[in-house]
Amino acid sequence: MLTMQTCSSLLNKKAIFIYLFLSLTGCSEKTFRIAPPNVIIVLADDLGYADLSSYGATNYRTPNLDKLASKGARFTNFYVNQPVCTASRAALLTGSYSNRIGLNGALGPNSPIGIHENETTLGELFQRNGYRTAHYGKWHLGNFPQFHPSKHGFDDYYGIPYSNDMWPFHPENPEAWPDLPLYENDTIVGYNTDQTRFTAEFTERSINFIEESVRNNEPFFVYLAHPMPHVPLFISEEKEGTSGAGLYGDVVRDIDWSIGAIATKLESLGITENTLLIFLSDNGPWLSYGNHAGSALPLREGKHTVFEGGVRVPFIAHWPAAIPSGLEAHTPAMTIDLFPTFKEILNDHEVGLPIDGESILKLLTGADTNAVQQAYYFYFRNNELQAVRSQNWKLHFPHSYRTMDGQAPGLDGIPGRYNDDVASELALYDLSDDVAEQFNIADEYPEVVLRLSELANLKREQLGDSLTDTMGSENREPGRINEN
Ligand SMILES: [Ca+2]
Repeated sequence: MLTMQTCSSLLNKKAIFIYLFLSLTGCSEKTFRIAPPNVIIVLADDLGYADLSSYGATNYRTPNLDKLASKGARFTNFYVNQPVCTASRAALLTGSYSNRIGLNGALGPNSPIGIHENETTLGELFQRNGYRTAHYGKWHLGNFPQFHPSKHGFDDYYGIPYSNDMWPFHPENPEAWPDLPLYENDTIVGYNTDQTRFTAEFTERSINFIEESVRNNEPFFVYLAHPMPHVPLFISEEKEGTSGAGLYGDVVRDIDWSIGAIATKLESLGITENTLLIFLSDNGPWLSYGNHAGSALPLREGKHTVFEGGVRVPFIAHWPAAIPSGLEAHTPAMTIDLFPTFKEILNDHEVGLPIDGESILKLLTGADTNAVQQAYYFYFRNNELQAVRSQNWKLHFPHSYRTMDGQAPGLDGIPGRYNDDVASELALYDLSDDVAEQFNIADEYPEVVLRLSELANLKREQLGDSLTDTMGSENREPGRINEN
């Protein structure tokens, strides 16, 4: 499938050209051509940066994910835009900071908003390029019919419309939640269904879809968004105890099994070489759940904060036709960059609404290690620009956050109580030396504070910032149910 060509080669329509800089000094640029791959994105929910053995977990193993990482690319500075479900998924699927498209936080069952019909999702991008598309698992971009996956680019859907704890068995406020529906496309096929089967069922659906696509000789895009290991945790009886590290370990092992089952199927179908299989998490661990939460250590904090533990996630990409085995990428990148990366891979030049991502194809293939974006911006809560990262620097603007430091931990599915409203001052951290964000060196590097503050001001002009009462000029509205 892979043919080396010289610079002078001309592209044919559906090929991608990846420029290999073989020498830093000469003009020995060469290209190689690869047919657009099948694409599978497996997204875990609330899985921490340190929850895979290839990312630091020591109390259990994740052999299938580790193998994928060792034979593909392992990113160590990969970010989600926001440390919470809906916002994170909105950015992954559209290439926009979620506040650009009017989505923040985690939408509840009765939320009147969802993804706007004018936005383009990955599903729609792949569909318009001739792919069959499917989404299995957790959607969370709106619960009313106009927001469903079938209306936003997915030919097949089976899953839950929002989080698996938004149901009448919630440990704190069960009365707040209606029965949790399970959808097959636009039809509800059950309520409060057996969550011990979720990981297996969504994996089986994915595998069936892959087989069907191969039978039909059609390229495919599968977006498999496991609701686990978001609480409440569930594991099937036959897999209970397999990690030797309690229920949380078992549940992560089950996700590792899912990756293994998919990789094995790709192998047996003979399509491993040109299938891009990506694994990542939507945000960091939900630390108030104690032994039912993951870990991001040594990163600071977790979900619902913009410290590294909330927004830095494992990111593994396996694509033998284009990604060299064992690639380690330490350059910052973010979920918003995936949409333009796929556009480049697909040679898709359709112009849509403005988005924030940039293609990271060269990072992904090891052709270059330079950052594609000057900075990444971390918004949270109601459009608060809380932090910005550029190169090795991260600047936090004064904001409040919550922590479990000094609090009694949660236990067995019952959460502990956060200390809410802790003040974070203006703080500069050098992540190359202080990945745990412990030493505020803002006073020592005023020029860096100034540079990052100026970058932040440019983003505030675009997307606003409620911490500084700045209105953005480019924010778009979400979809609303009363529009139609
Ligand atoms: Ca999540």
